[in-house]
Amino acid sequence: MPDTLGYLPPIATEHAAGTLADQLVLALAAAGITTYFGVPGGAIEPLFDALARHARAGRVRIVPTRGEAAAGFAADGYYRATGRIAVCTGTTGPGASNLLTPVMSAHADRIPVLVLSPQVALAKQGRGALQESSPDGYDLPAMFERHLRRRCADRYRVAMGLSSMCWAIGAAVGAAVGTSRRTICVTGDGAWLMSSLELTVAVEQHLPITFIILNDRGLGMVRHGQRLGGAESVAHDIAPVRFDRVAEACGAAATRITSADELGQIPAAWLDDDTSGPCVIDVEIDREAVPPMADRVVGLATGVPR
Ligand SMILES: Cc1ncc(C[n+]2csc(CCOP(=O)(O)OP(=O)(O)O)c2C)c(N)n1
Ligand SMILES: [Mg+2]
Repeated sequence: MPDTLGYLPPIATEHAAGTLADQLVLALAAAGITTYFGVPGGAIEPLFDALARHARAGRVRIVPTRGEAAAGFAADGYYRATGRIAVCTGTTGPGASNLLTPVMSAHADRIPVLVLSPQVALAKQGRGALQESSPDGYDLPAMFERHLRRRCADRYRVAMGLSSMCWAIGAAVGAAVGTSRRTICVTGDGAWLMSSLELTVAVEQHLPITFIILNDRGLGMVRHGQRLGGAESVAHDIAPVRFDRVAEACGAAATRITSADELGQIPAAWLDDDTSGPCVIDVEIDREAVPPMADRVVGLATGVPR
């Protein structure tokens, strides 16, 4: 077994001595780096796939955080408390940019953290692949075109360019500030957990926003992506949270929907009244229902290019 980081075993092709990610995890473990904080999904999935195997064998510990920034700060705090280096990780694009702040913070305080950040497949670089974070991915004409397309969509808006979790939450705040019109934000529970305390801003500013949480108690895109790609099932479950109660504690109106017939209990004003403040509708959805995942998203989630 290698015992220093300087020694990296030869790169294996698929599944012979494990994947490249397996070898990376083993090499890091041999160097005493065994704790991983991070958010799965997208291009980092091959690492989580390997981590699942090594966690099962008791070699590593995975702590899925609610956001990448928290993963970075966790690795920082882990080092300060133990003197041992931990890994923080996330996907390309929005995952990598969310890691920037903790990395800069650790750097400023000279705290070592190991950041594992993936990149989209070389063959796809510069071609506007989903969540690519190489400079070519952001070329201006493409951004301009996206901008135009977004402006054309009148009431329904998505940010497919980077597909960052939490965009809808912040964007709803901005839209409601800008229009004073009731704005409906449809978000996943994972994204809600990453950024939901922005709800307190909506309360303070008395913004007419209805946050609808599609609550499948997990990172559904990751869960189904892993299944569809035949990968390990890892790091996608989220312990149940009563989002209605959290919202009420923040001063917002809230309700929880657990079956189709309860939909009728949503006050009509919550969907069109411009004068009342924010409300939260926590909708329990079928966690087994496969979302309409486009081929390229499945490819990203599994690390298998399509
Ligand atoms: C900031 C950021 N981190 C990670 C990802 C990768 N990713 C894409 S979808 C997803 C799961 C989202 O979970 P949730 O918000 O609950 O929505 P669901 O897929 O369950 O509908 C993740 C982690 C991302 N898009 N953005
Ligand atoms: Mg979810």
